[in-house]
Amino acid sequence: MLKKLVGVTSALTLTLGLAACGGNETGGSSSEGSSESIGEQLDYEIVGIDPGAGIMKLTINEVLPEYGLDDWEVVEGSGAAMTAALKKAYDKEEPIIVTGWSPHWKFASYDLKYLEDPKGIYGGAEDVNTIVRQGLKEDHPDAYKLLDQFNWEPEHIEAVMNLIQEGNDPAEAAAQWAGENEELVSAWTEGVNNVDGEELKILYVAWDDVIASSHVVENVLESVGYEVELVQVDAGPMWAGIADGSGDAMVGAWLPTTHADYYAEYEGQFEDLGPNLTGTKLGLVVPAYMDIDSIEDLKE
Ligand code: PBE
Repeated sequence: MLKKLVGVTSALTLTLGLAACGGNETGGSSSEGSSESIGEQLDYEIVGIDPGAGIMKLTINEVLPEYGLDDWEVVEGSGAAMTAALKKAYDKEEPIIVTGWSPHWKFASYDLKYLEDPKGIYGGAEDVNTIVRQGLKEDHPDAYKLLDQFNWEPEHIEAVMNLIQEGNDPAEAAAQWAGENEELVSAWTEGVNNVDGEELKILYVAWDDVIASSHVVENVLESVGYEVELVQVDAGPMWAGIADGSGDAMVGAWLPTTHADYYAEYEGQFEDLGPNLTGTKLGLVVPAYMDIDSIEDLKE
């Protein structure tokens, strides 16, 4: 859209024989209308997140080599640094490519698109599973039952993410959402007995979707009497912590593709309670105003 406007402006400018200053009024970046390739404009950098994330390993180890993008690199950071970089570029209508995923609030805040992945390396829609330590069922049967019954839809987790994005503390957002969704929450606590302050440790990574889901589960477990400690860790330690029993549960296991290597590494040392959410997506995400549509376009 923006490119088209610039094109029209330039054409008019030429027709009228005026000095070539068209394009400024679009507020576009200095690269607008230049002949630089997208790689040159971006210094061949994709804005990534934390190195333990599955999307980072997929992008670096599979997507770049298989699409022949040897010149490109994925810059390590965090989920928060990625969304900050996205906001900064978006506000100036500058080009940017990020490692992105759904559900995520960024799609409600900005007009974005996934680059097509004709080789299908990022995989199709995945599930997000709840994984607990071995022995949880015997030690905390009611927590186990609640965690097993925890299941929601993308629109629910998106609502919590949006509340957090609007400035609410994650615990407040979780409490507000749980208060407004009593029917769904009561399906998770059905047949669950109240307990008296039994302690539980939930491990999570600071990915926006997992921040939201972990705080909601904390809130609901506390409503039946558990004392929950949410421990923020990196992805590797999250899986290792459930496997070695130092953590009781996690609700952010993306499967079968994103966390395939962690799953295989620790298989047999955890219990998989199955999906709490289905229909996720991973990929390279760009603002809709960018003039590329496919990962293959990065080769030019
Ligand atoms: N994510 C969000 C994670 C899983 C949840 C897609 C950033 C990952 O890539 O491992």
